[in-house]
Amino acid sequence: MRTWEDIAACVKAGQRLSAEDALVLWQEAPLWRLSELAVAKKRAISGDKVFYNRNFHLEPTNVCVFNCKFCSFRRPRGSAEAWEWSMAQMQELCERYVGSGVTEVHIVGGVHPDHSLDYYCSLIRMVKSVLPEVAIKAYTAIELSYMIRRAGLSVHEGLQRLIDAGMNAIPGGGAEIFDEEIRAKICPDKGSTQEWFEVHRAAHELGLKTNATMLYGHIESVEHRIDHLMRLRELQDATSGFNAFIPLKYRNFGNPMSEIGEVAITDDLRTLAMSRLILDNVPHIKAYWVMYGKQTTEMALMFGADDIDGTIDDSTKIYSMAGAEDKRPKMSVEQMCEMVTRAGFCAVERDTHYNEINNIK
Ligand code: V47
Repeated sequence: MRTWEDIAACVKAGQRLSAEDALVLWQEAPLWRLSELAVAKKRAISGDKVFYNRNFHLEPTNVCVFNCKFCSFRRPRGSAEAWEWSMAQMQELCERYVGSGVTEVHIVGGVHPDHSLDYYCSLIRMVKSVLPEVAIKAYTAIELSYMIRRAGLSVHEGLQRLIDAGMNAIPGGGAEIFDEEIRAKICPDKGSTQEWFEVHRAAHELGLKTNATMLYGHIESVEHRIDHLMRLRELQDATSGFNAFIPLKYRNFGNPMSEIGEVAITDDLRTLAMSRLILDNVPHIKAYWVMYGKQTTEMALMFGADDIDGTIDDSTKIYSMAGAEDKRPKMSVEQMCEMVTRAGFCAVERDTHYNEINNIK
């Protein structure tokens, strides 16, 4: 077996990590060395830039047909804490952003039992009618698979309808952990790993860019994380359709897995760095500030992340309900630029497709 020093030297020379070598590096290399390697990889792709965007989320409902054990967001229908926004309410919300400079709306929610594919297309059309300039990054692969199957269409046909309605990209959610045994324990009734890949592959074939996530820090092992990253790398080799990878730290407040606790910040940083090193074909690694909190996000930039997500404007509840520090997550452009500058990088506004937006102030 090779030592971590040998493996680090190979990574530095541009060699691709095997699963075996990744495990040695992950478990044995000192954290500072992973920082050095991951930042070098990040700098080869995005130089000193760290990206942010101006965005908000639409979460139409927290009613969900699935019952994932890590989820703090879902409520049963009829519960006092369940919500189902009407189209008029969501339109009013979008109208608040007219002229605000927002470039992306991220739509994600529970998999509602009654919403049809037509409903999801109408929601996209409504957003586009109010905010014609924004890109719509909408619906996780699990929501998509469910709504498309319910409509009796093939994945390609269903996605094409949504694209025709104005969908521009797909977020990375619903990936959780791909290992089938762990998935069966943390989200037994949820759409499968195979379904997640089927949707992303089809999206890439239709020219749609997508993101990918990994929910880590619960009952999975490092081997499971490596397996997850390897499966993503394989699809990316075939399609080049992933824009960004987002490791999502399991937050333990208010869900049926709460007794598990949360992993240490060193685990977060190691996971970020190893994601950057294993996913040598994915251009962007996102440190989602809403989930990590602002302080860990600042550190994340020293471990290979080149994106912090966006302004959010207090529009998402998934993470505040799961115990994240910011109960009303919101950052101004100035705050994001200050965070990136403090970490020694250069803040650059981007759109959904990572085109740079030059704001001459
Ligand atoms: O799939 C749910 C995760 C995801 C918890 O693509 C939890 O740009 C931790 O995918 N602890 C949805 N994580 C959010 C998501 C996302 C977020 C930001 C940006 C993008 C993007 C995508 O949230 C779910 C699940 O993995 N999640 N509950 C929890 N307790």
